[in-house]
Amino acid sequence: MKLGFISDLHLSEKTPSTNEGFFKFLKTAAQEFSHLYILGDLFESWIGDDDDSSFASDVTEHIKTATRSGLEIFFMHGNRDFLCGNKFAEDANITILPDPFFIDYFDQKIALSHGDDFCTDDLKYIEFKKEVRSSSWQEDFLSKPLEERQKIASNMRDASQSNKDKKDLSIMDVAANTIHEFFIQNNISLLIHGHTHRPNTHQISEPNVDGVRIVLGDWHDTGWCLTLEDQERVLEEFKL
Ligand code: LP5
Ligand code: MN
Repeated sequence: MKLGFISDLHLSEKTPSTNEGFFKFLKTAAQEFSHLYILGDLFESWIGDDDDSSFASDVTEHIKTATRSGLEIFFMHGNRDFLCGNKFAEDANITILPDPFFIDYFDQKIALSHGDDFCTDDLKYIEFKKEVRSSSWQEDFLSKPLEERQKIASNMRDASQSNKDKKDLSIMDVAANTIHEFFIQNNISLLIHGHTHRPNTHQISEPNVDGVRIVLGDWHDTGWCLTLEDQERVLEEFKL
């Protein structure tokens, strides 16, 4: 049993070489891994399962092909692709997981998350998330024509970028007290997440918490993957 964890690939029509790198990664993963967990932001943006672009169907097909050779693929929503729905999951032959999701591995309880929920100092983002995750907002958005949705998503990407330029870097990272509480409340020894694009392994030794937090990296010219095999844990960056 070998488990792989990736996140923040941000695939789009504009990233052909990263897309190809992911397809190659999937081929290797299908041979080497039993389970692959994609912890959000697989896509730069997902505007609905009715997206009829060749890019969307190409990625979906490659994922499905990997699952056909026995690899189980799990997907968790990120802040860019929270609109991936049941049709996408069926077409790609994957299982969508809630955030957070817990797995038992040997004697460890491991938590998986996209990671944005730990950024509790970013109050504007929390407010934004509440709005766009409400079913009323989603029903309204998904009822708009594809082209209009594309435009809204692209405007929102620009707005997000200029908002981030004004935000202090520290508020866009996880909040230490939120992580501390999360470890205690869920009695976990390992937390794996993405979102912040700050790949690292953090040892946490605090009152009542003795654990590890692993942050996955984002994909561009290189990719990042955490693998768990028996008791061995490797977080590595590789050329795409
Ligand atoms: O994504 P990234 O890395 O740039 O920044 C994130 C947070 N931003 C977002 C927004 C997404 O990037 C937008 C793209 C979504 C594509 C999905 C398409 C379908 C839905 C279309 C959505 C309208 O998640 C950013 C965080 C950062 O991570 C670090 O954690 O800071 O948060 C923001 O930029 C949010 C702003 O601070 C607040 C925005 C105020 C706008 C309020 C409008 C209310 C809702 C109306 C929706 C049109
Ligand atoms: Mn994210």
